[in-house]
Amino acid sequence: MNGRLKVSAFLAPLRTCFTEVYQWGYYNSMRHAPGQDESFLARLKEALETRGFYEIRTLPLKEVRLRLEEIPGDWGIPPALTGRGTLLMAAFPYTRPGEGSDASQPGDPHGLIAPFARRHYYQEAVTRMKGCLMDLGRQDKDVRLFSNSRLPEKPLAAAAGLGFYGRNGLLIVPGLGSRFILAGMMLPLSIGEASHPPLTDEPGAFCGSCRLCIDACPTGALDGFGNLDKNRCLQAWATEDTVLPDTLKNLWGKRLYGCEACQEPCPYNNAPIPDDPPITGELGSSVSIRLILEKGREGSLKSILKGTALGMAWMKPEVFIRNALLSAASAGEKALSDAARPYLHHKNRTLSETARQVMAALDSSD
Ligand code: B12
Ligand code: SF4
Ligand code: SF4
Repeated sequence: MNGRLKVSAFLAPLRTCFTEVYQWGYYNSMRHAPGQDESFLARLKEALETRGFYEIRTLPLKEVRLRLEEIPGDWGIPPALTGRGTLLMAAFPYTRPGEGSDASQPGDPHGLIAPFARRHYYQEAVTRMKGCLMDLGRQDKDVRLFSNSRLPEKPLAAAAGLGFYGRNGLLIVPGLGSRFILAGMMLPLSIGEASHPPLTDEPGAFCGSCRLCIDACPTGALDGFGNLDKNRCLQAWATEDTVLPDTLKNLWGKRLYGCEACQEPCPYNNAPIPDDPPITGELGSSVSIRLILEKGREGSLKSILKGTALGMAWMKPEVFIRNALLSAASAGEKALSDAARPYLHHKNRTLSETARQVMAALDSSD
């Protein structure tokens, strides 16, 4: 157990990932008596449920710290968790009933977008949270809202009793599964006790003898104890400006962004999918590879990605183009050679080298 390592040790791995902190608020002095705060929270939870959040848990920050200290692992407690107040963690589902996955047309193969990135769920969750607060007459400057932030959101949600760690390393909410994004709030409210206890302190404790996710991971990135080897995970490579090692390149498939292989077979994901109104930042389940390669050459990729979860603030356009080239190789469509060829001479080595490999693969395909 080591919950007290330096904060920098915790933040280091997060610098490379897509991080969005939407609102850093100020804690005003506690304005309500505890009983009033409990009743405000009850109304807030109800409003969040009405706006599509599936499960919501709350606990006092001082208890968050105690619970996090019990969690194994080399990580520090972020300073944001050292104040007073209440943590609220919520699960926002990201699947749609009956949604297809590949809109390829003959001669126009598409690269696949994983469901969590098809719309801007992170932004949508935070916007809905703000809306709930405003409906209840609370200014969001009193509150810190976050989703995909620098905070350790999975451990926080597990500590709040929202779900448990599956063997795939993801948080699973009973009745919903793992296909949701996490969003949270830190509120200047004082509550007596946590809404729920943690479900378990052992990753995979509710998986029984199942190992489907481990077997389904194409690269063997999961160790069976809830840990993921980032050097093998395709999603981890999807944002890195580098040439993929041959072993991973050959397993890339038609992915353009995101990998769901370790969630698809999970029995917890057979639960009915809640329906929901439209979400901002629609990108779709797949995007034309040719379109990306052409827009990339013109330097206008942002025009198709603006406002989506892949808005490029945290990922270089070259990386997205590299993913499209890899996807082209898997699609095996010779007609894409014309769109890929100009990248042979690109000044970015990731692109020129990947284009060389992809052209070789396309030339040898029938
Ligand atoms: C970096 C990151 C990644 C990296 C690395 C992920 C990893 N597992 O290490 C990559 C790019 C690979 C990745 C991939 C994905 N990610 Co991601 N990712 C993040 C991010 C930004 C930070 C994660 C992190 O490093 N946390 C800090 C460490 C300390 O926490 P931890 O990973 O849980 O590890 C600790 C625990 O395991 C703890 N521990 C050990 N035993 C126990 C026992 C208990 C009881 C507890 C509580 C903890 C615990 O010890 C570890 C620390 O040493 C978070 C958002 C966030 N801010 O949290 C999203 C997040 C984890 N990702 C998310 C998603 C959706 C994905 C993908 C599904 C996307 C996709 N389809 O491609 C994949 C899933 C891959 C997988 N099987 O995990 C969601 C997860 C939702 C969920 N249901 O759990 C998050 C929370 C984003 C969000 N706001 O919704 N991700
Ligand atoms: S996201 Fe894909 S590559 Fe990464 S652990 Fe899951 S199945 Fe494996
Ligand atoms: S697929 Fe099986 S082992 Fe993996 S998280 Fe789901 S229940 Fe657990």
